[in-house]
Amino acid sequence: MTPKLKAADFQPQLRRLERRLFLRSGLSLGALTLLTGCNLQDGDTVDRVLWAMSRFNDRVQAALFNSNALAPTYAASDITKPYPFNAFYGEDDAPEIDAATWKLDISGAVQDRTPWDLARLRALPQESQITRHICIEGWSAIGQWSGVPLHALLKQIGADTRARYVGFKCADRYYSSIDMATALHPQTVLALDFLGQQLPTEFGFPLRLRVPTKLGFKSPKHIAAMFVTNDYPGGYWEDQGYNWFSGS
Ligand SMILES: Nc1nc2c(c(=O)[nH]1)N[C@H]1C(S)=C(S)[C@@H](COP(=O)(O)O)O[C@H]1N2
Ligand SMILES: [Mo]
Repeated sequence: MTPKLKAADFQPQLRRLERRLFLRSGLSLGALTLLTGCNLQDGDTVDRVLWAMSRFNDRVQAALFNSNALAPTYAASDITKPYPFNAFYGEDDAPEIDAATWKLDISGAVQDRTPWDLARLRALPQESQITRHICIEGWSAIGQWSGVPLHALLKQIGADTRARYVGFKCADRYYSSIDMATALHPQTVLALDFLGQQLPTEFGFPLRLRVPTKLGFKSPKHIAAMFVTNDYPGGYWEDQGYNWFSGS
């Protein structure tokens, strides 16, 4: 996060912000003040403005999101080897989960809250994709994930698809959420397999989301619970200032 600064210190940053805002949306800083409720003249920190702007961007980006546009797909020969691990902890600390007792908890605006075990998830139609995972930290990698298209599971449980968000909670205390349009996107998959084998521990066993239309931190691993809601659920990185929409 940006440390707290005196007005003079953040003038260049403010000018960059204004330029970006104008180029993207034709808005002035005055309009930003109206839209976000941050008044820079009153000494609001750049941090707070960037935060508000990110939430504002979420709304603009959601309106522009084309739910039919597909992320690029690749050939098997393009798959990155070895495939990189990432989490907010080291690889050795990835949670060990017992496949026999694991269940996906379901809650929120759905008709059927029965938890799902792995056998039942595997009995649903499966979809395979070779797509690029793009991490905000500056690397990307191509992998192959297969599993249940999220729209198919949402249909099975009678989810209210007019609700705004689908949220996920993970076994390692990670959490994230996506908008309903992205949840229903044909390439958004609850992956059970990586490279044609059950997900290895470090890559999200037993269930992870794969959202090739979004940055990597929007693809939670080791999912324990899923919920459908109108209340903004945020996320582990989102709540630390990363842009929530984060389209790739
Ligand atoms: N449960 C959980 N999911 C997570 C994370 C995490 O720390 N915990 N990190 C995210 C980030 S920032 C990235 S880039 C990808 C990394 O996935 P990979 O290990 O399969 O490359 O997982 C995402 N999902
Ligand atoms: Mo990431």
